[in-house]
Amino acid sequence: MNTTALPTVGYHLNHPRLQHWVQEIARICKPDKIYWCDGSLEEATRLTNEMVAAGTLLRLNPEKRPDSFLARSDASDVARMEDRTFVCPVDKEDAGPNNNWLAPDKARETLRSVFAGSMKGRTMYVVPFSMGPIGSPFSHIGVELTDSPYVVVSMRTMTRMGQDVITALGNDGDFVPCVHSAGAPLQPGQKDVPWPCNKDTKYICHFPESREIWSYGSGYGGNALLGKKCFALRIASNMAREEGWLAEHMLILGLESPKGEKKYLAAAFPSACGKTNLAMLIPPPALSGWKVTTVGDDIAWIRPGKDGKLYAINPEYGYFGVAPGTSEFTNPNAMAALNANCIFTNVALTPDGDVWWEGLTKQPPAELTDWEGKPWTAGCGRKAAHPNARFTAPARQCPSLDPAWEDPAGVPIDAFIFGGRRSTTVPLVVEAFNWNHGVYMASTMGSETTAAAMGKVGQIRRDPFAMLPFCGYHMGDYFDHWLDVGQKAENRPRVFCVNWFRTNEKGEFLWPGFGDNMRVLKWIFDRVSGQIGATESKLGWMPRYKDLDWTGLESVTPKTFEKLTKVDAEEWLAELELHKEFFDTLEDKLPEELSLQRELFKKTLERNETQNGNETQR
Ligand code: TSX
Ligand code: MN
Repeated sequence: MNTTALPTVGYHLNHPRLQHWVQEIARICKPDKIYWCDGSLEEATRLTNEMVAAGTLLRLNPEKRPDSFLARSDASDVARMEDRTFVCPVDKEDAGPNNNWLAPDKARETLRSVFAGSMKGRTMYVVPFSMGPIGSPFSHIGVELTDSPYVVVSMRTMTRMGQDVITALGNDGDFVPCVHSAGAPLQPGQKDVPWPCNKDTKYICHFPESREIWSYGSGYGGNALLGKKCFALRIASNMAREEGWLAEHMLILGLESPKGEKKYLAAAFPSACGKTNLAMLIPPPALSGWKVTTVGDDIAWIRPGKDGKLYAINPEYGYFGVAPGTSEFTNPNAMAALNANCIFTNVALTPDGDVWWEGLTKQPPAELTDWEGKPWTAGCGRKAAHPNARFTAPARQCPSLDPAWEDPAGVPIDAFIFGGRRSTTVPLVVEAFNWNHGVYMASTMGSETTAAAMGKVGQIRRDPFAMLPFCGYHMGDYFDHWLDVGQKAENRPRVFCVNWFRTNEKGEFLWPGFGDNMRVLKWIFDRVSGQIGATESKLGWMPRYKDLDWTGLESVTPKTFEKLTKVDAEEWLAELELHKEFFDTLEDKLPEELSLQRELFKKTLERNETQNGNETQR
């Protein structure tokens, strides 16, 4: 052990607080070396070369996938660990029932002991990063200390990383300290493994009051790339609540009409709803002239502007997307973004050194190497890629990237969309009557479970605002904050709910989805511009058949449309009981406004009147 080892740093450093903190963490973790990242291509090339030599990365065929790599994680380290994720405010109340809580003193004690010597035999990398364009008033800086070079190169793709961030920090700029260790120290002479992690002990801890993140034992995704879920959602949601803005689990897309009018939408969906696909949607040929552009696919930081509108940035710099299911059919823009400069984790390898995953092609290749490095043949009964296999791709490689995606002032949001995966009950699209009604809808959204791993198939899991695993404080306080932000914003966005996943009696999807979702987005665009009618249902404003553009689509008949938009009072009364069940878990922190919204909704449903009454040209 040698904590006095001179740090390697190739640029001028004069930030005493940062330098002291780095030394303090080094004293605890005892790395062999400290290396300050500059974010350059040369640095990334050196690190990937070292990882190829060490067996952590495999270089893909440069002719098919230049400067791209495959990483295979430890088989036990393949996803975010929600039961090992903790939020540690002084008061347990502040974490809420939606978070695991540890008392900060207890958590610190535990972390001190697990991090003690955890980087022995390794290099501690100092990774300065900015969430958001450097210098934007929306942006925040973090510094991640990690003993994983895989994390370093992934952070370089996912965030603005390196020397420019140090420059932006100046002598005493604020940063969120993030400490990460795989928890696999090396004894002298001990041979390393391709994917170090700690099989027994994992902690992903957040301190909302001191704004710190400590992650131990996992090298995977959201557990280790601390800018994303840990910082941009859990810590940022706390900052946002204090400062009057929103840190949301939302994609941001631009919509351009054939006349060249532009609107921006932000949309929240739980997992397995195709968020990245929607963010990069290509409209069907019949609606050519309409254009969808991508600002972000996962996270939105949203602030009220002086004009009373809400403005949003994507704090990220790349996409960390689920690979399985991504294809030329589901997302051609993502496929184009994956052509070079990518890291693939836990996908399958083809004999010619390219990648493959379930859903990429209709027919799988005859032979592959699976995500665990084992030989795989078509029809062997096993999946070739892990279901949570990921790609890490630079945002700049996405063909649909919005020209304003790095605008430091953000883009003005005209509508929020909340989605879920529901085979019944929830219609294709509905517009909330007003802001508070929209907050009610978002607070009660949910998805039916699809994978057996997530519990019983077909059960509804509430995932309010798609934020349940990511809100860094009490969900009841979060709802209150949303009500508040909307009341204060004079030109607040309109609120819509969508569901692409309603099925018929045979279990077949009623809606073609994907590019045809443009028809729903167009209706939303027209609603926001005040250019199209709707009918008032008990749920909210809904399109009539004639309100959607059906050119070039035969499969959805007026009869199918009726099934897609039917609001069944009996189903909804049962649904309201489930809303109550969820609200009850929030106890005294549920805003009264939301229980009033529920009661009003219930009364409306119990009234016996025809569903589609008042038409409007509003
Ligand atoms: O991403 C999806 N979207 C949003 C696209 C912009 N998916 C995939 C979800 C898993 C991540 C969808 N799946 C969508 C959708 O709108 N809709 C469906 C259901 C569906 C699946 C397949 C077909 C139609 C609907 N049709 C064919 O496979 C030909
Ligand atoms: Mn996400």
